Amino acid sequence: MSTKSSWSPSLSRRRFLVSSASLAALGAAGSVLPGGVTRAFAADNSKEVLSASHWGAFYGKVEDGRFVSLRPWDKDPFPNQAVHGVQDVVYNAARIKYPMVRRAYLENGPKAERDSRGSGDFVKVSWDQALDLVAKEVKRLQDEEGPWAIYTGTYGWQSSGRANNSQAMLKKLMNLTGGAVFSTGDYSKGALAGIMPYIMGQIDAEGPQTSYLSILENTDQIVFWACDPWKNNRIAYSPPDHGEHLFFDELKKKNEMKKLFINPIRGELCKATDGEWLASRPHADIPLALGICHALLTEDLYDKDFIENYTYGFETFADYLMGKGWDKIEKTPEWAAEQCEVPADKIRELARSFVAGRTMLVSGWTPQRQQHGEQWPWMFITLACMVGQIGLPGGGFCQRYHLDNPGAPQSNGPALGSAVNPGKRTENKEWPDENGAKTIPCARIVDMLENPGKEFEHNGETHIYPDVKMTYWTGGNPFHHHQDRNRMRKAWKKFDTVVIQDYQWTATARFADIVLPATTTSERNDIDRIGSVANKAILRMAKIIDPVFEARNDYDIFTELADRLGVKDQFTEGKSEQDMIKGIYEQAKEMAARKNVEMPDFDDFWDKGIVEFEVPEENLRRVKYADFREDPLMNMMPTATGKIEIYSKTIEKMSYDDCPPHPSWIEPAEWLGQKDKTYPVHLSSNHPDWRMHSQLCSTKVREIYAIAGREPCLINTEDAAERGIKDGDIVRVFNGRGQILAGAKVSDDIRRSVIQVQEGAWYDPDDVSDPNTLCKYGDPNVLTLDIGTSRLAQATSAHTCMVQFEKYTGEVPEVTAFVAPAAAE
Ligand SMILES: Nc1nc2c(c(=O)[nH]1)N[C@H]1C(S)=C(S)[C@@H](COP(=O)(O)OP(=O)(O)OC[C@H]3O[C@@H](n4cnc5c(=O)[nH]c(N)nc54)[C@H](O)[C@@H]3O)O[C@H]1N2
Ligand SMILES: Nc1nc2c(c(=O)[nH]1)N[C@H]1C(S)=C(S)[C@@H](COP(=O)(O)OP(=O)(O)OC[C@H]3O[C@@H](n4cnc5c(=O)[nH]c(N)nc54)[C@H](O)[C@@H]3O)O[C@H]1N2
Ligand SMILES: [Mo]
Repeated sequence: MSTKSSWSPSLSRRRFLVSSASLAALGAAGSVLPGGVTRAFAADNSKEVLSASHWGAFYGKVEDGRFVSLRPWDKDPFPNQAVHGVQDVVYNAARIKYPMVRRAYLENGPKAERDSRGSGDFVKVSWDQALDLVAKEVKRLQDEEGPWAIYTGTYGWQSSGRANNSQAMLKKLMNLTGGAVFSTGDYSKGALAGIMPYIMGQIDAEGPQTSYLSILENTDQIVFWACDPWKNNRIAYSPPDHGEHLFFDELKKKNEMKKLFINPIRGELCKATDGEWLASRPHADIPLALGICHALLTEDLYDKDFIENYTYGFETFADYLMGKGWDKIEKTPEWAAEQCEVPADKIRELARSFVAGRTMLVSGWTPQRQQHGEQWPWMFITLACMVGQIGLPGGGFCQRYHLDNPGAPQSNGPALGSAVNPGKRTENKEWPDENGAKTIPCARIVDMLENPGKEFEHNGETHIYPDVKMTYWTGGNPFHHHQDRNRMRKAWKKFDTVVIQDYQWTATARFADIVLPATTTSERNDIDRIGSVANKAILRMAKIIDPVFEARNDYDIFTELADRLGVKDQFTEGKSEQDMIKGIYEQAKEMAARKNVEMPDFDDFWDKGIVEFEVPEENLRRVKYADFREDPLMNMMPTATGKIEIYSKTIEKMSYDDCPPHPSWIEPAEWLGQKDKTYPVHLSSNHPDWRMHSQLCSTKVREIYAIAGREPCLINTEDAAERGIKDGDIVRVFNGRGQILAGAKVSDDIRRSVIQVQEGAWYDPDDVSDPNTLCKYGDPNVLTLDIGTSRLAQATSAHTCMVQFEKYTGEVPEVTAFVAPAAAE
């Protein structure tokens, strides 16, 4: 392999020595609060209770039965300040206090005046009344129609806690009563998860990755491509350990390691590590990577041994690079430069630098949340194959450093199961194929509502969209997470009945018929672990206070419904919430014992509140795919050829023109390179700094980031000046699908012709009777495009979106999203 590098000839193989103190810190925990889970302060009748959330572990302070404040867990190395919202959310003005039913629905039943959804005309009812209505509708549809009439896609991030998984509970209840249409895949990495089984026979972007120590000791260049591990590791599904900051601190010190960030936005990690910011054009990562591959090929820099021994189908891809492929275009750096607006010489320099030393290529997930998103993971891995360092210490690629801190060393602790198994559908009723699919790809919900009985393609198969009449959603917020809000609002009217179970008056709750108030994690007990990968500790998520207002635990709500539907015993299996928590713990304890790790008895654990684990030496320097590298025959990839497939015969057989059988560039429906300049600005609606999606948007945490009372819109300084926009102004962002207001945040940290409005901003329609009404707060999904990535994965294309924006000079409407509808006070 040649290493002709004009960029940095000094790069050579090196071993960086990492001090044993920092090495220990990457894995270990500090001291424990004396007194275990609860500490009482007799003097002021207050106590502190250890609990946890998506934002981290914390001590909740209780005074006279009220949760008054919290402070982050003292062993959190980098607490997320948003955690304070966990207290605020319990009592704030957006809290759902009582069961509520839309007035027209209460008076005239299912289907009544569906146009009035979202207008806030609710009536307070008793729990019995609300639950009777839900049970009656489930029965009606199961008896008169069939399970295909109920959609419980119920996608969403709900809360941390292993026992109170309300989505698993809902599925179990549905399965026990005849079934329902469920959803498959996710919005997160749906395109990646669709394509990876064909490339590597596995999802890859899951679980532990090459360890940080391996990077610190071996890597010459780390490339963060569409990846922001600083922002995105702030939260996690199980409470985050935030250990990544110990890694970042080491990265800052490593001047000899090059850090490159390919991103339209300069993020915190780029600034903190003094990294190079390559502000390439968004939605043009594939051309950029193709240009690099072309340079590696034509300059004879690529690793032929790796390509020959570990991959399949490179020749066809090489032909494609050279202009002999399906599109007859040669992917020269000059061609790439036109697409991605990175100069051709820079593209060549990147190619040379990638092979000049040990390079770790790190990708986030936005480029696969774009039309043809399946192509990105394939392109990225193909590039890594040409660089040839997969399976070597500190080299290769990673598609997950931004979530679950997965370069942290794993402890010797056991895995933690979950309490509720949804089980299988009881066959009360036949489900003929013509009545539609039993599952649909989650991001195809609006297509399903618009096209009952129509065929759709997915991953090589053809299915039929079912004719759904009801939806029941818990632990998710589709009126934030789904694209093209105005189109969705229209399609939503297809439902006869919408049931929402949540603790907040989200837009989804406002567009429901029956609203059931759930408890927050602060009002119930649960169990989880700290760090999905690090697995630092198993923690009691202690109930801090009793349920407020009339909120009930999800488990109690479903138990009541199961009773009304005649399946209570099957649903509960005789278990209380505490039995479920204990069951999860006992199972973990058994697993630990098999690894000779001792854990206290359940009662001791419950009393102390936490069990911490140690990091075994052998977990410190994990190298992903080292086995495959060492012996590709003994440790084959679980693909058709046993190798990494750069060409897939299985995908070839699908004959999808939107998903070719090798990584390819297909021009998307909307992007900065398009000829039509009606909407000349790319909208990036990536994940929020200070929320987890829409969660905590209603809280005082908003004060950290809101501008002019709205969601911030990050705008390049020159783009703002051209439009006469100043920092703090209100802007109107619009396209042919809708319009939103947002608060201008003018900055040099975003490239020209790109704006960013982060996902999860609550939808706040000005006038629900207007199909193109203004969103007063700034939900970017009013503007995004709702099409599948391709027929293969049918995932979301949220990041394929062009808009225009201007200074807003109209009358400024009041934001009303964060207070409950009047009748619900
Ligand atoms: N434009 C754009 N859109 C996107 C994305 C993007 O990048 N751009 N990203 C997508 C991605 S990756 C994702 S994962 C989705 C996320 O979409 P969601 O997961 O739907 O978003 P959340 O805000 O986490 O919604 C969780 C809901 O569950 C409720 N909840 C929390 N705990 C409980 C509980 O214990 N019980 C009950 N009953 N309810 C509870 C919360 O109040 C909240 O309303 O968004 C997607 N949408
Ligand atoms: N704080 C916080 N962290 C989160 C979440 C959250 O809601 N809040 N959600 C979690 C979830 S569910 C998921 S799925 C993951 C999502 O993980 P990702 O999809 O990786 O996260 P994003 O923040 O959407 O985008 C990552 C980076 O991509 C950049 N980017 C956007 N478009 C492009 C492009 O076209 N090309 C290039 N090169 N870069 C681009 C953005 O500027 C951003 O820095 O995050 C998780 N982490
Ligand atoms: Mo996600």
